[in-house]
Amino acid sequence: MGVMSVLIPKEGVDAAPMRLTEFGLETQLHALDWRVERNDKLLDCSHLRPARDPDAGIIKQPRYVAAVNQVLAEEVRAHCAKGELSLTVGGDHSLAIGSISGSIAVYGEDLCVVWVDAHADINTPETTESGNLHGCPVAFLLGLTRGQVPGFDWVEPILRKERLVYIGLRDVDAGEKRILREQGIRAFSMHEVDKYGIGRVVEMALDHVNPQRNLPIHLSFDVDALDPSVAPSTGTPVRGGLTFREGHYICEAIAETGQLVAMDLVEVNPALGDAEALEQTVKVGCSLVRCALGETLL
Ligand code: HAR
Ligand code: MN
Ligand code: MN
Ligand code: MN
Repeated sequence: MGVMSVLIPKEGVDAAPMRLTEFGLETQLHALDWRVERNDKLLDCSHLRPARDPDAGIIKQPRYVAAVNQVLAEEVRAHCAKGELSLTVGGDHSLAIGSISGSIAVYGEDLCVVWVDAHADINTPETTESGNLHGCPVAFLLGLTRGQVPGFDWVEPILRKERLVYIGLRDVDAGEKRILREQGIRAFSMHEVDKYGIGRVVEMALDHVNPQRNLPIHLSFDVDALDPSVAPSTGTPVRGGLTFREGHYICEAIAETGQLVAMDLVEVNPALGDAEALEQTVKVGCSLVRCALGETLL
């Protein structure tokens, strides 16, 4: 078995990939019999930062984020094309524009995306109130932003909304709710997790995107989906999140399908919280990856 991990730093969250590595993520994966080929090409992205990158309307650093994602997309594509599982350790969630562009370039319209997050990250340049691209990746992938942001013309928006499902939502902007409704995108918020339990929610989520359990899955896991008591070192914590076990259950259930082809682990921010909070967050991040890669399968 081979796994490729692309490490992507971005301001604030830039120390996270190294922290996970220092904590032993690679060694832990070796222990699970994965051959790990680390790809450090984007560990330092500064050479990709354009000299001039004025805001595009409200959108911040459009060309820089676009350039990093374009390189990432090609790296993930090349690894997926070799049949390797691609793990991208972030970095913020804007990196999913690149990582999912890369996996979908190989797996095409069959690719299912399970997006685990407190947030829907589906803002368009019209709806975003922050101008932060980590709040927008899904809109790019679905083609809701076409041509509007400089630098992103290379994105082929071929993710089908029927192949996208959310778990863990609880902080969704008004404009995003409208998009989810208009597009008919299936989302399981914390309300559904409380109502049905995580087992039933994951079953329903997979039934929606992957009823026969025979399609490739890209798991995009934002640590802020977890409750801040479980993963405190993150930029936009929201109360009332997934418990430690609920987060791990999602990863285990996806491992069980045998269809995981790519995973993102994003929004760990070592700059936030004290040393203990950071260790806790890094530990849980490593543990989620191990579970998605089969640690708890017997
Ligand atoms: N919806 C808000 C925005 O667009 C907040 C996005 C929160 N950031 C994330 N993404 N961590 O999951 O800015
Ligand atoms: Mn996110
Ligand atoms: Mn989030
Ligand atoms: Mn963020």
